[in-house]
Amino acid sequence: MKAPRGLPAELAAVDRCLVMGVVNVTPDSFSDGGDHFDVESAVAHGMALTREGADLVDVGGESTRPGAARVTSAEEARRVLPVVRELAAAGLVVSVDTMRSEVAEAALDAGAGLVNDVSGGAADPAMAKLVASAGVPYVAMHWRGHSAGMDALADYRDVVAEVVAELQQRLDALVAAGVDPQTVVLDPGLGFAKRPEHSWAVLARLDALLALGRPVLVGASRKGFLGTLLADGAGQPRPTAMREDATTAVTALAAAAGAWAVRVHQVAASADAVRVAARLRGSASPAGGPCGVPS
Ligand code: PMM
Repeated sequence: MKAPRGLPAELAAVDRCLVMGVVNVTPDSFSDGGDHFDVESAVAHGMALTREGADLVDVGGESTRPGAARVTSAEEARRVLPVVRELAAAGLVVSVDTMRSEVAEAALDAGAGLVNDVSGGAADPAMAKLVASAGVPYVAMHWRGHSAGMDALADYRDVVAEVVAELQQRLDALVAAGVDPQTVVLDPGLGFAKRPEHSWAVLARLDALLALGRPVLVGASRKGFLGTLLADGAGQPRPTAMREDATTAVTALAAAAGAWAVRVHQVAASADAVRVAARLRGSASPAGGPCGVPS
């Protein structure tokens, strides 16, 4: 099994796909914006996700839904830091979902153990240096530009080849800036500068991402490509709250394909699904690792 370097030992030893629970401290995220916008309810939500089986929680303070405007760094820090501090003090493994090195640095000081950067270091040139010196696991997602304009960037001739090549370029840039490649987790960025057919294409080829030699995180939870698939007879996308069963199906399939972790809003069903996938992988290939890059 392949886990990124720097992961707490209790998680590095887990022999299956991990479940990352989402704690969005935002008023405007696409599926749960405003649900946990004060510290108390965000902390309670993180604790509840952990009781449901989350292996780690991902705390974010800036919505990345298509078209979203940016918040200031100060506002982002104000939202996430108290939540990170309390959840880390309670013993949870906390990841901070941010594109800003100053927010990431403050969150690491507050007890976060991972950095999840949807821009893979492209939004803030100082991020690579921070991650290099901190030595923590770093999720680098495939990203082509900020949310306000990303739909216009969903232009591909061969989406799988281009996502793989662009992630390889990001990885090379991070390593050139001093980041230990063993700390890096890659993420295809489902729904980010991708139309539904693009998200399905990359999801169908996780093996091509895993061939880059790094663990892969998949964030499909409640996303628009699931809503489009499950549209009603009039072509109306399935509402976000009713995409949970499809999210669980993706969790099972991604885990069976060797994903290192899935990032989900509701944890319980995915926590079961990753165990089913691990059992299946163990039975299909007793000599191989149940999770990580193909053995
Ligand atoms: N998706 C969202 C936010 N952060 N991070 C990673 N690594 N991968 C993702 O796919 C991802 C992410 C958007 O979902 P949200 O607004 O519900 O958090």
